[in-house]
Amino acid sequence: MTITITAFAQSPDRGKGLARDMPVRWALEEVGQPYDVRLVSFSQMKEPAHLRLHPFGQIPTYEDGSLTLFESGAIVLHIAERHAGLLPDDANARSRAITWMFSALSTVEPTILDREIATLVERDKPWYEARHPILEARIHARLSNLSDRLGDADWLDGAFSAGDLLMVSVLRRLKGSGLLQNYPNLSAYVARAEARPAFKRAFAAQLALFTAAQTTGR
Ligand code: GTB
Repeated sequence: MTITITAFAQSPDRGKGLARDMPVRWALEEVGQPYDVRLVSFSQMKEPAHLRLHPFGQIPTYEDGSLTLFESGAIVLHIAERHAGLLPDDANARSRAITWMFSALSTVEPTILDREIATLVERDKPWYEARHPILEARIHARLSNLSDRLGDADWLDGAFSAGDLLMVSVLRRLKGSGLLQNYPNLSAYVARAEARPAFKRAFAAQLALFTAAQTTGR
């Protein structure tokens, strides 16, 4: 049974690999699992057939035989637990890697999303100019601590893990903001992860679908 994930039929990130199917693709590539992709439009995501897979009408979803999952973090954890390569064997090291997964999604990412959402929907509001530096300061606080912890190591805790995969996925959302440039070790960390063959395969796959959609006007 081939794994099937869902992704945007026309990704609003224009092929930059910032949508959340990207960490799932990347995890599957890291562990060498083939997968199919079912593309869904914004309207299809809200239809009953997709809502049965994802209660919030979003992508990504993951189907493998009788198992259906949603939430990119849970999907990456599922993949990492069932296949070698994304979590250490040692029980304590494994728990620490999972801690970094949670940290990426629940401690670092919210600060980045708050700024992104404010930039998208509050730019014309009277409070935007005052709020923007506050949102950026919250990101800097997280990046500064993360940068201190990473130091000159390649990865957050020993070998590359699902914790790094999710942390880098989160940090990539800062591309174009200029905020990551203040932390050379974090910029190098992201570049190191993006140089991994599995990342490149996942990135190329999502870009090819975006490019095809542009060409065919699908
Ligand atoms: N917590 C869930 C998870 O991690 O899986 C969040 C899933 C989610 O946010 N999905 C988004 C979605 O389906 C796509 S990835 N949105 C449609 C909807 O809610 O109706 C988020 C995303 C969207 C666009 C960009 N971009 O343009 O750069 C980046 C990320």
